[in-house]
Amino acid sequence: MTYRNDIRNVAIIAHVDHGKTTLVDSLLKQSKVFRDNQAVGEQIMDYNALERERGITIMAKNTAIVYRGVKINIIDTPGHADFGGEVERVISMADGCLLLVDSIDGPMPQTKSVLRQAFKNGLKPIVVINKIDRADSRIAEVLHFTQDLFLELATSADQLDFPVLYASGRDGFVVREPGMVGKDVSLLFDTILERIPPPRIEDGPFRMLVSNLDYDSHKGTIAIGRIWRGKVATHDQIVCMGADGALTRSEVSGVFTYLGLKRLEVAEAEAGDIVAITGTGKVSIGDTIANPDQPEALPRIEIGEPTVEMTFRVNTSPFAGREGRFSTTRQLRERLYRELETNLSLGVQDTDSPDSFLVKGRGELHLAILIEIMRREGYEFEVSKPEAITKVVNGTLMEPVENLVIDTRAEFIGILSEMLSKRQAELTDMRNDGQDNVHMEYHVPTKGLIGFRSAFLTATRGGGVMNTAFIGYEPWRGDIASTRISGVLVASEAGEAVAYGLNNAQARGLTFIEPGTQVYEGMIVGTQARVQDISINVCKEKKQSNVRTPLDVAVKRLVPPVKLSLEQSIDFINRDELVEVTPESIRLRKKLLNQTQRLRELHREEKRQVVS
Ligand SMILES: Nc1nc2c(ncn2[C@@H]2O[C@H](COP(=O)(O)OP(=O)(O)OP(=O)(O)O)[C@@H](O)[C@H]2O)c(=O)[nH]1
Ligand SMILES: [Mg+2]
Repeated sequence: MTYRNDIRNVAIIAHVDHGKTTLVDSLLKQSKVFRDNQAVGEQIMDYNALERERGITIMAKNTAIVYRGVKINIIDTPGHADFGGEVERVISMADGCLLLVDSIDGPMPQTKSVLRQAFKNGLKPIVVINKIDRADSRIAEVLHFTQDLFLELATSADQLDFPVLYASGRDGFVVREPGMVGKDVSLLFDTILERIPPPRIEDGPFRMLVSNLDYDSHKGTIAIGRIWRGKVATHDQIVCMGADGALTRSEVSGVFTYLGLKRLEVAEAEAGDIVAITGTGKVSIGDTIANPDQPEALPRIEIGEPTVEMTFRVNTSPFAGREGRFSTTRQLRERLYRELETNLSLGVQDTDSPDSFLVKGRGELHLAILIEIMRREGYEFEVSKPEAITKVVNGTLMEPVENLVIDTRAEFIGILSEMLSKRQAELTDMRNDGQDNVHMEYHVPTKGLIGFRSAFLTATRGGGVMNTAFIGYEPWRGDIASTRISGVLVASEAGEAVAYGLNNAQARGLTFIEPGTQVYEGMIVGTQARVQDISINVCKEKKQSNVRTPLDVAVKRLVPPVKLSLEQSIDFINRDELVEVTPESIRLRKKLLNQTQRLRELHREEKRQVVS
């Protein structure tokens, strides 16, 4: 066994928004991978359109810089719990990690999850208390909580021996003591060289574990991963070992290593480095690629299981086929199954109905991002309300539970407690900082969290922060009553919504659409406070007359509609409703479009409840 001193492999891990991608900006800029006059912007690694729009990292990505003759491969990871599968997928490429902790928030649920992952994979951590430029930072306290977290999670004494640095990723400096003034990030580079072990090299011919896939229209599939043994060069013969043990032979057509945002073609690459290779043919994440003389598979990547599921089905609304390019069962099925090749923590299953597929993910956002990507690609389909995934273990029905952390003002404790007790949440910790900022932690079943985020934001009037992290499976605690207490306004006729009709609707509640919107019978056009749904004709025109009525004045004062985003729509619907998604629109609808049919179903349901 030897080591390769000219390389370091480092993953950057943290809770969402603690500044990982911004710190990578500073690392890249200060290592001079860009020309001096090159405008590169912010959160450079978040280059996907959806990442830029939402300001979050969705996929883990590689970059590399050279410092004092050592190449540092950097893996930027997402911090949102729903993308935890991405961290699990790439963490085995690294020998060490930078654990970022926000100087105000301190360790959060996902800080704990990713540190646990890092320990499990034997990574050497460097703690970086970040955003120390913030005026209200509480560095000493945050360090204290971070040390507690290490004590809680460490499984050996040497894991407690970690350096702590203080940084402002945004302002581009890293210092050894909180009060110090820094001018650059060189201390971080030096600490990486000093404290993160160089990659260990196994003796023997080439093998690498595929941790990521990319696609290029000229080069075909690109397999990305760390080489654990030997070297690889263009025209080398290789075998790819799949999950089922099948061996596929092929020839390497190109070898690339990272530098800055580029992949550079190289003649060959050696163990310890992170590379991208082409010519592998069909390959999946988790496969081992090796020299045909010694085809020994590395352990496959372990990914946590999905916790929520929803049905994707062919669009059956009266507007089906109008706005999407891909709308058939075959197209939907093919697209969903293709997603499994790269989206490791996703699950897809056929159902009894040939037009519907059960799609499983790590959370509502994980599924919402997939829906958004598909809709931009031109797909149209319908999705149901997400549900927690239950399973039977030794004859007992089990359900996922999560740790919910809330930071808000004391005045909201009452309403939140009431909402959460209905959702079967148990309070596990509560702290008040003396100035009525409260920190509350709950143990809550995943089913109780579905639809909670929007209710939480409304209840705290946007003045609260909530975070969740999956804990594990526990025995089923029984059904919870529907958490949406209000009913909806449903269009009773098809046509074009007009101001007069919408004004009538606004007398009953809030509307979701504006005049000119095409509607169909059974489409949801608003929400209202009564439990029972209200059918309303939003296409109804005012009868012509020459007399000005008070209503004419009212119509002019039509309130702007409440526009629900995709996530809000998914969060909002009940079990008897669907979200219709097309490249152009997001519509909400009742599953049963016809009012008579819905009433019949309601009576049947009531009878069933009386009997049981
Ligand atoms: N004041 C201050 N703000 C920062 C600093 N670093 C990042 N931010 C801000 O924090 C927000 C999140 O930064 P990102 O770099 O996207 O955080 P991230 O950890 O990559 O987020 P995810 O990848 O989505 O988990 C942005 O608004 C940044 O401008 C810092 O050092 N100081
Ligand atoms: Mg990021």
